[in-house]
Amino acid sequence: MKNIDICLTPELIHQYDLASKVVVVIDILRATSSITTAIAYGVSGIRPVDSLGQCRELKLQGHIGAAERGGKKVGGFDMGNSPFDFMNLELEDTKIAMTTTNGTNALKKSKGALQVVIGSFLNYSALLNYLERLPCDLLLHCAGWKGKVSLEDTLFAGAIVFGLKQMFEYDSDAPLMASNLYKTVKNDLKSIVQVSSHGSRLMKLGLEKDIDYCLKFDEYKVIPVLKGDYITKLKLSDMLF
Ligand code: 3SL
Repeated sequence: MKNIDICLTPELIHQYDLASKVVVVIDILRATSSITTAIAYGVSGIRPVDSLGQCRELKLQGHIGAAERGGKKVGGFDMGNSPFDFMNLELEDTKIAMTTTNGTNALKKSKGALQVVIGSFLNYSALLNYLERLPCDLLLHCAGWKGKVSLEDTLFAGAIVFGLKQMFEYDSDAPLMASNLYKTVKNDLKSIVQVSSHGSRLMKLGLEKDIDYCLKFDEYKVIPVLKGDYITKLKLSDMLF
Protein backbone atom coordinates (compact mmCIF):
# COMPACT_ATOMS: atom_id res chain seq x y z
CA MET A 1 0.00 0.00 0.00
CA LYS A 2 1.09 3.56 -0.61
CA ASN A 3 2.50 5.49 2.32
CA ILE A 4 1.88 9.06 3.49
CA ASP A 5 3.93 11.07 5.97
CA ILE A 6 4.19 14.65 7.16
CA CYS A 7 7.45 16.53 7.59
CA LEU A 8 6.39 19.11 10.18
CA THR A 9 9.27 21.52 9.50
CA PRO A 10 11.99 21.82 6.83
CA GLU A 11 14.51 21.13 9.61
CA LEU A 12 13.38 17.48 9.54
CA ILE A 13 13.45 16.99 5.77
CA HIS A 14 16.77 15.09 5.91
CA GLN A 15 14.84 12.23 7.55
CA TYR A 16 13.02 11.45 4.30
CA ASP A 17 14.00 9.79 1.05
CA LEU A 18 12.50 12.25 -1.42
CA ALA A 19 13.45 10.53 -4.66
CA SER A 20 10.59 8.02 -4.49
CA LYS A 21 7.93 10.47 -3.32
CA VAL A 22 5.64 13.21 -4.52
CA VAL A 23 6.13 16.10 -2.11
CA VAL A 24 3.38 18.61 -1.35
CA VAL A 25 4.81 21.90 -0.08
CA ILE A 26 2.49 23.66 2.37
CA ASP A 27 2.74 27.23 3.62
CA ILE A 28 -0.87 28.23 4.23
CA LEU A 29 0.02 31.68 5.65
CA ARG A 30 0.79 32.67 3.01
CA ALA A 31 3.32 31.54 0.39
CA THR A 32 1.56 28.50 -1.07
CA SER A 33 -1.81 30.30 -0.96
CA SER A 34 -0.23 33.19 -2.90
CA ILE A 35 1.46 30.84 -5.37
CA THR A 36 -1.84 29.04 -6.02
CA THR A 37 -3.54 32.41 -6.60
CA ALA A 38 -0.79 33.63 -8.92
CA ILE A 39 -0.87 30.48 -11.06
CA ALA A 40 -4.69 30.66 -11.17
CA TYR A 41 -4.40 34.24 -12.42
CA GLY A 42 -2.23 33.08 -15.30
CA VAL A 43 1.31 33.82 -14.13
CA SER A 44 3.47 31.66 -16.41
CA GLY A 45 6.24 30.90 -13.94
CA ILE A 46 7.28 31.66 -10.37
CA ARG A 47 10.93 31.27 -9.48
CA PRO A 48 11.33 30.74 -5.74
CA VAL A 49 14.67 31.99 -4.43
CA ASP A 50 16.32 32.12 -1.02
CA SER A 51 17.79 35.54 -0.81
CA LEU A 52 16.70 39.10 -1.39
CA GLY A 53 19.86 39.51 -3.51
CA GLN A 54 18.87 36.72 -5.92
CA CYS A 55 15.36 38.13 -6.13
CA ARG A 56 16.73 41.61 -6.90
CA GLU A 57 19.03 40.16 -9.58
CA LEU A 58 16.11 38.38 -11.29
CA LYS A 59 14.04 41.57 -11.10
CA LEU A 60 16.84 43.36 -12.95
CA GLN A 61 16.67 40.59 -15.57
CA GLY A 62 12.96 41.25 -16.19
CA HIS A 63 11.09 39.26 -13.56
CA ILE A 64 8.47 40.84 -11.35
CA GLY A 65 9.95 40.83 -7.85
CA ALA A 66 7.91 39.57 -4.88
CA ALA A 67 9.68 39.71 -1.52
CA GLU A 68 8.51 39.23 2.06
CA ARG A 69 10.31 39.13 5.37
CA GLY A 70 8.58 38.86 8.74
CA GLY A 71 5.18 39.22 7.08
CA LYS A 72 6.03 42.54 5.43
CA LYS A 73 6.75 43.51 1.85
CA VAL A 74 10.43 44.34 1.39
CA GLY A 75 11.12 47.81 0.03
CA GLY A 76 12.30 48.05 -3.57
CA PHE A 77 10.25 45.08 -4.81
CA ASP A 78 7.03 45.12 -6.83
CA MET A 79 4.98 43.17 -4.30
CA GLY A 80 5.09 41.29 -1.04
CA ASN A 81 3.44 37.99 -0.24
CA SER A 82 -0.22 38.85 0.14
CA PRO A 83 -2.39 36.67 -2.11
CA PHE A 84 -4.25 39.87 -2.99
CA ASP A 85 -1.04 41.19 -4.63
CA PHE A 86 -1.31 38.34 -7.14
CA MET A 87 -4.96 38.87 -8.08
CA ASN A 88 -4.02 41.00 -11.00
CA LEU A 89 -4.83 40.12 -14.56
CA GLU A 90 -1.86 42.19 -15.70
CA LEU A 91 0.34 39.43 -14.26
CA GLU A 92 -0.91 36.99 -16.92
CA ASP A 93 2.01 35.41 -18.82
CA THR A 94 4.61 37.13 -16.65
CA LYS A 95 7.44 35.59 -14.65
CA ILE A 96 7.77 36.32 -10.95
CA ALA A 97 10.84 35.92 -8.75
CA MET A 98 9.71 35.25 -5.19
CA THR A 99 11.43 35.10 -1.83
CA THR A 100 9.62 34.58 1.48
CA THR A 101 10.66 33.81 5.05
CA ASN A 102 9.82 30.10 4.99
CA GLY A 103 7.85 28.95 1.96
CA THR A 104 10.62 29.39 -0.58
CA ASN A 105 13.02 27.57 1.76
CA ALA A 106 10.66 24.57 1.97
CA LEU A 107 10.44 24.55 -1.82
CA LYS A 108 14.22 24.54 -2.16
CA LYS A 109 14.57 21.73 0.38
CA SER A 110 12.00 19.64 -1.52
CA LYS A 111 14.15 19.47 -4.64
CA GLY A 112 15.13 15.92 -5.53
CA ALA A 113 11.60 14.59 -5.06
CA LEU A 114 9.86 12.66 -7.81
CA GLN A 115 7.61 15.71 -8.13
CA VAL A 116 6.97 18.80 -6.03
CA VAL A 117 3.44 20.23 -6.01
CA ILE A 118 1.97 23.12 -4.09
CA GLY A 119 -0.93 22.78 -1.67
CA SER A 120 -3.34 25.22 -0.08
CA PHE A 121 -6.96 25.24 1.01
CA LEU A 122 -7.57 27.26 -2.16
CA ASN A 123 -6.86 24.22 -4.35
CA TYR A 124 -7.74 21.48 -1.84
CA SER A 125 -10.12 19.30 -3.88
CA ALA A 126 -8.13 19.56 -7.12
CA LEU A 127 -5.01 18.52 -5.22
CA LEU A 128 -6.76 15.64 -3.43
CA ASN A 129 -8.11 14.41 -6.71
CA TYR A 130 -4.57 14.28 -8.12
CA LEU A 131 -2.93 12.79 -5.02
CA GLU A 132 -5.41 9.96 -4.63
CA ARG A 133 -4.63 8.73 -8.14
CA LEU A 134 -0.86 8.67 -7.68
CA PRO A 135 0.85 5.30 -7.61
CA CYS A 136 3.64 6.44 -5.26
CA ASP A 137 4.27 7.54 -1.67
CA LEU A 138 3.47 11.06 -0.51
CA LEU A 139 5.25 13.48 1.77
CA LEU A 140 3.47 16.58 3.03
CA HIS A 141 6.21 19.15 3.69
CA CYS A 142 5.14 21.94 6.04
CA ALA A 143 7.11 25.18 5.76
CA GLY A 144 6.60 26.17 9.42
CA TRP A 145 8.21 29.31 10.76
CA LYS A 146 12.02 29.63 10.97
CA GLY A 147 12.50 25.92 11.56
CA LYS A 148 9.61 25.55 14.01
CA VAL A 149 6.20 23.92 13.55
CA SER A 150 3.22 25.99 12.36
CA LEU A 151 -0.31 25.09 13.32
CA GLU A 152 -1.93 26.16 10.03
CA ASP A 153 0.45 24.08 7.91
CA THR A 154 -0.05 21.04 10.17
CA LEU A 155 -3.80 21.60 9.95
CA PHE A 156 -3.77 21.57 6.17
CA ALA A 157 -1.56 18.46 6.11
CA GLY A 158 -4.18 16.89 8.39
CA ALA A 159 -6.93 17.93 5.97
CA ILE A 160 -5.08 16.09 3.20
CA VAL A 161 -4.65 12.92 5.28
CA PHE A 162 -8.33 13.17 6.28
CA GLY A 163 -9.41 13.67 2.66
CA LEU A 164 -7.38 10.73 1.39
CA LYS A 165 -9.24 8.48 3.86
CA GLN A 166 -7.79 4.98 3.91
CA MET A 167 -6.00 5.19 0.56
CA PHE A 168 -2.57 5.65 2.13
CA GLU A 169 -1.12 4.02 5.22
CA TYR A 170 1.26 5.66 7.68
CA ASP A 171 3.85 4.47 10.10
CA SER A 172 4.67 7.70 11.94
CA ASP A 173 2.38 9.63 14.29
CA ALA A 174 2.40 12.92 12.37
CA PRO A 175 -0.45 11.94 9.98
CA LEU A 176 -2.56 10.60 12.89
CA MET A 177 -1.89 13.72 14.96
CA ALA A 178 -2.55 16.18 12.13
CA SER A 179 -5.71 14.49 10.84
CA ASN A 180 -7.15 14.38 14.37
CA LEU A 181 -6.35 18.05 14.83
CA TYR A 182 -8.12 18.81 11.55
CA LYS A 183 -11.17 16.70 12.47
CA THR A 184 -11.47 18.52 15.79
CA VAL A 185 -11.44 22.06 14.38
CA LYS A 186 -12.60 21.65 10.77
CA ASN A 187 -15.88 23.48 11.28
CA ASP A 188 -14.16 26.63 12.51
CA LEU A 189 -10.60 26.82 11.23
CA LYS A 190 -10.33 30.56 11.75
CA SER A 191 -10.77 30.51 15.54
CA ILE A 192 -7.62 28.46 16.00
CA VAL A 193 -5.57 29.84 13.08
CA GLN A 194 -5.99 33.46 14.14
CA VAL A 195 -4.47 32.73 17.55
CA SER A 196 -1.62 30.61 16.13
CA SER A 197 1.86 32.08 16.19
CA HIS A 198 1.92 33.32 12.59
CA GLY A 199 -1.84 33.94 12.53
CA SER A 200 -1.53 36.40 15.40
CA ARG A 201 1.52 37.99 13.73
CA LEU A 202 -0.55 38.66 10.61
CA MET A 203 -3.51 39.86 12.73
CA LYS A 204 -1.21 42.42 14.38
CA LEU A 205 -0.11 43.57 10.93
CA GLY A 206 -3.78 44.19 10.04
CA LEU A 207 -3.90 41.23 7.63
CA GLU A 208 -7.03 39.45 8.86
CA LYS A 209 -8.44 39.48 5.33
CA ASP A 210 -5.42 37.47 4.17
CA ILE A 211 -6.14 34.84 6.83
CA ASP A 212 -9.81 34.68 5.81
CA TYR A 213 -8.84 34.24 2.19
CA CYS A 214 -6.13 31.61 2.84
CA LEU A 215 -8.68 29.48 4.73
CA LYS A 216 -11.16 29.37 1.83
CA PHE A 217 -11.64 25.94 0.29
CA ASP A 218 -11.58 25.30 -3.44
CA GLU A 219 -11.35 28.76 -4.94
CA TYR A 220 -9.24 27.33 -7.78
CA LYS A 221 -8.73 24.08 -9.65
CA VAL A 222 -5.06 24.63 -10.51
CA ILE A 223 -2.20 22.59 -9.08
CA PRO A 224 1.11 24.48 -9.18
CA VAL A 225 4.13 22.22 -9.78
CA LEU A 226 7.86 22.92 -9.44
CA LYS A 227 9.61 22.07 -12.72
CA GLY A 228 13.29 22.90 -12.75
CA ASP A 229 13.65 26.39 -11.34
CA TYR A 230 10.06 27.49 -11.95
CA ILE A 231 6.62 26.80 -10.53
CA THR A 232 4.07 26.43 -13.31
CA LYS A 233 0.58 25.01 -13.75
CA LEU A 234 0.42 21.18 -13.67
CA LYS A 235 -0.58 19.95 -17.12
CA LEU A 236 -1.96 16.58 -18.17
CA SER A 237 1.47 15.60 -19.46
CA ASP A 238 3.00 16.29 -16.00
CA MET A 239 0.63 13.92 -14.20
CA LEU A 240 2.35 10.85 -12.80
CA PHE A 241 -0.43 8.28 -13.25
O1 3SL B 1 7.11 32.45 5.52
C1 3SL B 1 6.63 32.57 4.43
O2 3SL B 1 7.02 31.98 3.44
C2 3SL B 1 5.49 33.53 4.25
O3 3SL B 1 4.39 32.88 3.75
C3 3SL B 1 5.23 34.31 5.50
S1 3SL B 1 4.06 35.57 5.33
O4 3SL B 1 2.74 35.08 5.54
O5 3SL B 1 4.18 36.22 4.04
O6 3SL B 1 4.38 36.53 6.38
